[in-house]
Amino acid sequence: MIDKYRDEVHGEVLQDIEIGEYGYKYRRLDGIIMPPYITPERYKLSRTIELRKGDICFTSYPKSGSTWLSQIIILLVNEGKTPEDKTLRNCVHWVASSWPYPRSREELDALPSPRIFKSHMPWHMSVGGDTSESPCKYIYIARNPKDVAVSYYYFESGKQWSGNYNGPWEHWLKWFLEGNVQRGDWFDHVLGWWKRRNDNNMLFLKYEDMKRDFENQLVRIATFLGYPLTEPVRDAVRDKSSFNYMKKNDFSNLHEIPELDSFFRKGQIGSWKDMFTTAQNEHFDSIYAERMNGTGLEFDFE
Ligand code: PPS
Repeated sequence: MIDKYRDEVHGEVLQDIEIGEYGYKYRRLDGIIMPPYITPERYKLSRTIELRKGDICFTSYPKSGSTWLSQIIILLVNEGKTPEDKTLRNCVHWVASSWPYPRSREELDALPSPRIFKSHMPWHMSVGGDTSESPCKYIYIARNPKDVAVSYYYFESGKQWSGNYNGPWEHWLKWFLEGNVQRGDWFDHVLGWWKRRNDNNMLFLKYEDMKRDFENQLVRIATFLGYPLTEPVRDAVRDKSSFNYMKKNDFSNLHEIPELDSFFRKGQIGSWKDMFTTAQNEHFDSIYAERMNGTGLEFDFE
């Protein structure tokens, strides 16, 4: 079992931790609100880590399907198998984070390729520095922001790392739209990566496409990464990355992190409908229309 998150241990420096409404806890890095376990020193390490050809970095705004994507990547690079005596979370390296699996530069340098890096950073704060000068490949996964907001609300409520945030849904939604939640403004985050979508070392995915059109999205991922998608590998990846498989299987269900016992919540498109009032939905839609106008990026909400 992984020790529970504690500021005294995992916050590393405590002076810059702020507490907002309803106890919401965070620190700012480069002006962006971050969880306390994303520490200044580790962030610096993540920016300066030397990436290699063959390394794979996957990134998302929180609650957008990045754990699902990481399972797919792990399976692809291991011919459809999950490594024995390991779990999903210790197969990926989250350099900016002190918890739950901290990594040192020495450890990372000693690891063989391909190394798989997780990140929830906006593009300008991404792991390894400027992605356009990096030898590795980046995959970004985005999800419709209504489902993200709901998933994130359940994830952050009552957690140590968010100061046991106990605000009501309407407060969370307001803060989400104002960019006051950890990792900042959803629109800036997603659009910052969207702008890079045509770079040679970049693949931009959408959660909803993965749900609706898994086989073709898997071909895109395998082709981009340069891993062969034989029929047995394709079948193994499809089966072992399904929501139900990941939720039950000890490799992927994050059972070693007690705080994440309800991580596999719904895994659906459209669960926002259980939370949004009509007025909240109309307000959200007007902001969404304004912020997304002219970007060419669209999402399915149901
Ligand atoms: S985190 O904590 O930010 O890294 O979360 P992240 O992994 O990015 O996103 C969590 C949401 O993804 C859902 N999920 C899945 N959906 C479909 N298929 C699979 N295999 C899968 N695995 C995880 C997870 O349930 C969270 O969404 P919600 O809506 O809360 O269920």
